[in-house]
Amino acid sequence: MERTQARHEALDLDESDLLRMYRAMLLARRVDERSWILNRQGKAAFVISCQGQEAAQVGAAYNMRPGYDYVYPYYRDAAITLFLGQSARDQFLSLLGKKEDPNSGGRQMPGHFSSRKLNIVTASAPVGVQYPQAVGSALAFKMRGEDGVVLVSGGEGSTSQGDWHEAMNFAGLHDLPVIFLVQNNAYAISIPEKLEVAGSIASRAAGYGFPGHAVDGNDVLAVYETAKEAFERARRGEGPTLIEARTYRLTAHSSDDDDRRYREREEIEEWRQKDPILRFEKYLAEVEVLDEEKREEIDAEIKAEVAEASDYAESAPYADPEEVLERVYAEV
Ligand SMILES: Cc1ncc(C[n+]2csc(CCOP(=O)(O)OP(=O)(O)O)c2C)c(N)n1
Ligand SMILES: [Mg+2]
Repeated sequence: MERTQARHEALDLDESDLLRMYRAMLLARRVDERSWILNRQGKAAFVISCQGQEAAQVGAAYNMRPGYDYVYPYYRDAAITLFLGQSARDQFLSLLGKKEDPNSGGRQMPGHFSSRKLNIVTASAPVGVQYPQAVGSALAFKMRGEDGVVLVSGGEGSTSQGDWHEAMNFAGLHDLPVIFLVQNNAYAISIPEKLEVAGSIASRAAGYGFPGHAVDGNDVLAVYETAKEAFERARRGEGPTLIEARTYRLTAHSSDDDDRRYREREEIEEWRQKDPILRFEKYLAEVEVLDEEKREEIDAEIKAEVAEASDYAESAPYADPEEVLERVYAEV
């Protein structure tokens, strides 16, 4: 009997693509889980998580050409930056504020990802500032006649900032090659979506003259498909796209937040049933790309990589006090 075409085949993805996506999602999850342990052990001062948002991040980033396209990530985008080529070691060096931290040499809070080689541009801490900057990079691509694309990412709360609207307007006005990835995880710290977002985020794009799509952010293939169309459109010079990936933050806002004060445990449990990694594993089993033995093998490899990276970062030195002003001012 002829088999119907699998979803990934319709998207021109093969088994190795699926496993690359899966590994990136799982690595991000395991790094994140380890980060919380380091926090509880008193070794990491502050953790901000990507747990629950891995599909939205990897599905979008899978369309990027690392080191050519640009990304302006936000603090939860560990799965994007790991997928693009930052390592588990890089993440822990940053988490523990060590000298070798590639993001800032131990100066910035965790979650401020940066890599000149990978075109990952660091964000500053005020919510939403990445959007106008990203649009500026997209304008540069356009002015140079290059086909680079800029991915800029943030939470649904950030779409209430003026910066987001100014950036959306400018991108629409000049048909810029930029993709706005809004990871709608239902909360901005303790504030639920219905108290922070007027109307629908995806439909706002129409007001700025370009397409907006709402997509199941816990389905990596659905996000990939929507983002693929957006990247192709941008490369053809047809302008921006807004993607609202509907998802859920599985941890508290950060290690300094007590989420028992504003959301029910049952709600989190419901979303755990829709965990993007478990969902993808189910799909991979259905299309016979992953069986239990292979899943355990991949998980063991990733856990070993994470343990090694975490140990390495723990024993790595802090920056020398004399270097404190370096990489802060152009000249000391
Ligand atoms: C301009 C500004 N206001 C407030 C804050 C404090 N703050 C940090 S993260 C955050 C919530 C943002 O929510 P959202 O954009 O939905 O992202 P999420 O954390 O849910 O992924 C707030 C209010 C800030 N950093 N900058
Ligand atoms: Mg949010």
